[in-house]
Amino acid sequence: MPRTAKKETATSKVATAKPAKPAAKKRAPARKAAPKPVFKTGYVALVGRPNTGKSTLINALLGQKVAIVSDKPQTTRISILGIKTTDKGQTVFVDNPGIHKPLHTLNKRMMNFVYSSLETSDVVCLLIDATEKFGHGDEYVLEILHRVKTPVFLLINKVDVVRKDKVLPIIDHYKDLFPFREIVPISALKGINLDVLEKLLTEILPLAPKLYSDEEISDQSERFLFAEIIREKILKYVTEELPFVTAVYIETIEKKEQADWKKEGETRPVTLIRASIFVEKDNHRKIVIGRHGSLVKQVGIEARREIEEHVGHKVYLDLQVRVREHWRDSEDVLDLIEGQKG
Ligand SMILES: Nc1nc2c(ncn2[C@@H]2O[C@H](COP(=O)(O)OP(=O)(O)OP(=O)(O)O)[C@@H](O)[C@H]2O)c(=O)[nH]1
Ligand SMILES: [Mg+2]
Repeated sequence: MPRTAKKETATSKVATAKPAKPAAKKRAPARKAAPKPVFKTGYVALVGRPNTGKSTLINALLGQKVAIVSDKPQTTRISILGIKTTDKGQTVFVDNPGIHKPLHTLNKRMMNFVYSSLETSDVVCLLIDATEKFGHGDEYVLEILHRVKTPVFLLINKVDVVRKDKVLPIIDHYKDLFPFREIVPISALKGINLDVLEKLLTEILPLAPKLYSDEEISDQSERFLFAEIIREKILKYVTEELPFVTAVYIETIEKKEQADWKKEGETRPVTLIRASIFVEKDNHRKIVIGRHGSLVKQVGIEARREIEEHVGHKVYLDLQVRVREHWRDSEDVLDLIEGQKG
């Protein structure tokens, strides 16, 4: 039976004192050994249909942005780690592409990320969107999860925008379809129930030492992050097939010192980034450029500001929109884009 919430159980399985042997001679009373700290470490795969809020959730859990978010489906294309280290453990969240039936080589690769994350994780969190009706896409997801041996949590996301009485029927429906270990209604956007979720996850993770150093937050390179930031701004402004046919490749990143016109004789750091936006056809290119270059210009302004916040100094961003026919089926272009992750 799945539980919708569970009280925190005592973590006192370790460090129980051994029965004392009779003492040979009288000694000062032994000091009670301090309980050994319990350290839980493991991988938590975030999976679900596109747009269910996996990337929003990983950012909320980490308290900072590691993954881009958009209201268009299939935003995440490559799995990203979000590493959370506390004095109690290290939870490595894995943000995955949305589960869908793949048509292009790009989509097959996206699904391969999901499969390998399902295989290597200690816990799987299936996110569903509480505002969406159950459909074929959800059946497809459950079919895939039935092959998984690891415990699966059901996270009913976006409960901030549904009436409370709508959640119970969703729980009833899902618990008959799959033996979920836990069912937790959450809002990744508003942070509802995330503390409950984290407690439940920590309980189930194995006792193990850290896998990553305390400073590591993610496994992605700065270069990949910049490409993703640019893509996020494009996704904000394009519709229809454009989100699916757009990719960003960072050609060069150059960091240098520039004369500081505010302080005579001094220099300041600047980063120069040249990036290509790939689309599949010339009419896509025209849309992304926009009237008199207005769309790509706006994308450039917003992406540059966010990258500047990240690096902490001035950034010059040069964006070129290029046609790469059928790039979604070109292993070479896909290797190039994936290779940026480092
Ligand atoms: N109201 C509400 N919206 C949410 C919540 N979580 C995510 N969203 C919105 O849902 C949309 C999709 O969010 P993402 O985090 O990009 O979803 P995803 O599952 O990573 O999507 P893919 O990468 O395409 O698989 C965005 O518009 C988010 O703002 C939530 O808890 N409440
Ligand atoms: Mg995502």
